[in-house]
Amino acid sequence: MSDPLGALIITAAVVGAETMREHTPYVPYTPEEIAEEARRCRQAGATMVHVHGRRDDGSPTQDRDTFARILTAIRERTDILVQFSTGGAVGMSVEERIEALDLRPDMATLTTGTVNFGDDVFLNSLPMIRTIARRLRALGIRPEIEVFDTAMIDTALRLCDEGLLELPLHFDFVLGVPGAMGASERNLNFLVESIPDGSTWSVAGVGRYELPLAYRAIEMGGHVRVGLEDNIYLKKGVLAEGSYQLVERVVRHSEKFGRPIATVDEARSILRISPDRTL
Ligand code: KMH
Ligand code: ZN
Repeated sequence: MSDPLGALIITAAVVGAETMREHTPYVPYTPEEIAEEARRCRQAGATMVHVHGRRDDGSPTQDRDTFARILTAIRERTDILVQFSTGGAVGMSVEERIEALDLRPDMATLTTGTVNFGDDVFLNSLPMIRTIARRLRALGIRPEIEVFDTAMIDTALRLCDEGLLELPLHFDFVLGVPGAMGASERNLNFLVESIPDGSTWSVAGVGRYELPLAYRAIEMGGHVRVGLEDNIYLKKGVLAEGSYQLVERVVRHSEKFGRPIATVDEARSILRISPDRTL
């Protein structure tokens, strides 16, 4: 009998742009390290990997060649779906953020608004958002709308009116970034109530909120993003030895709750990713 909430999609955010070796020795930097971590996460139950690029010294980059090496290394190892970040790191130009998209990942992120990001500003003006949305549309890449604050839902819907995005959308609620929307269950409930019927959604809780919000999303019928981009701890004072350990935690909770883990084909169908999105 199929579960009424449907299969759970776990996205592993294995690298990010901000988590450094000074924070945890387990964050991958090179394409091979990122791909190995993607393989471990897939083995643990993740169906998608959210990718940022790093130089060998760990500094963030959206360089096309780096992303090509990452994509190839992942595809050599595993069938996991690959989602490119178009957010990159604060301060990057929009051109830099989207230069790798012609590699045609399965999915790519689209943040639909500007937000404080710690002491920095993650800048996404309407013209910048339109530029990214137009590129995704031209390449036929399914967007994941990154929502750090409520207005980003409204802006995504505005872009639907403008013909740059299409309903139904897939949203990812990123909660707990200092300066953005807090990681409370109340905020999650509000955001879920605020998206159009027929949308799909996931939650990415930052820091110690990652696993509690993931568990809540499992029970609500949403999907989940975990990984060292958002949180480096397995529990208080204990570093996760890789994003895969956080994926394992989510899988365990989902099994306890009785919700099945999505296969790659199920994830493609739930997220409406066309099946021919390959390199
Ligand atoms: N690194 C953040 C400034 C995304 O991947 O699309 C932006 C970010 C969002 O991580
Ligand atoms: Zn990211």
